[in-house]
Amino acid sequence: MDGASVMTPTARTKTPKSDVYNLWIGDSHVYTSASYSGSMDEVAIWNRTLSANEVKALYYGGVTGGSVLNSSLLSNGDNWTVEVTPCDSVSCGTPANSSVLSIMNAPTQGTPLLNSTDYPTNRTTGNLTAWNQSTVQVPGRNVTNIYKWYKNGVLNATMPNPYYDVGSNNTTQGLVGYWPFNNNTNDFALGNDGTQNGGVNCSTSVSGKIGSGCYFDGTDDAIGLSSNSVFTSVGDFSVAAWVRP
Ligand SMILES: [Ca+2]
Ligand SMILES: [Ca+2]
Repeated sequence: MDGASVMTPTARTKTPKSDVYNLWIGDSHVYTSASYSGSMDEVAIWNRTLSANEVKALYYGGVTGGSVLNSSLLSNGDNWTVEVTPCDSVSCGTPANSSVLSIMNAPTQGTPLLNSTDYPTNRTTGNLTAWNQSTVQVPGRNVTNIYKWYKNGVLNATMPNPYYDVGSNNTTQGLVGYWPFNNNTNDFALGNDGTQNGGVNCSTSVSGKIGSGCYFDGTDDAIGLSSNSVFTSVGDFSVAAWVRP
């Protein structure tokens, strides 16, 4: 029912009863007062047992009206196409495929703005402020903006940057862990997310240096990381963090 198995009936063989029609839709040969009350649509019969996946596909193929796919089937990074076949009661035309539609798997943004607090003269007495624009997050995944500052084209100030330092941009610089601690303990580098122990507080109420941070009570608070070769088999290494005891 609704695309999912709810029971497994035993197989039965029925011989069509002799009548004006061999089969009725919406009524019974056998039972009186068994007329179906309600609407019905898309009746079909196969001469074999459909698989569970075929039943499920038929359910989702109709539940939102055929030309609409229900969003519950979408996952981040999916590539979807649709094949359309025009049919009438006599014959079908040739199927044709749409182009590929990719489901969002990374945040997007517009062009950021850069201002001086000494606008419009921009003297050295002003700070510079970056304003991200129109950022759209992947549902359920918070965005941390990574800022890199260039003076005359040369990098002057930065944050750990998974896009460049891990290799999304194929410029691997050896970053194997980055926990921004912005209301969670997720690892933005390689996905080695931390587990909060002892009541460590990583909520937005804990002031950090960039966004929020985590507060450790000095008794039993800790963030656990599962054993991983990226932490245990390194030779030279570097660690960076903002700390305020
Ligand atoms: Ca504690
Ligand atoms: Ca933070």
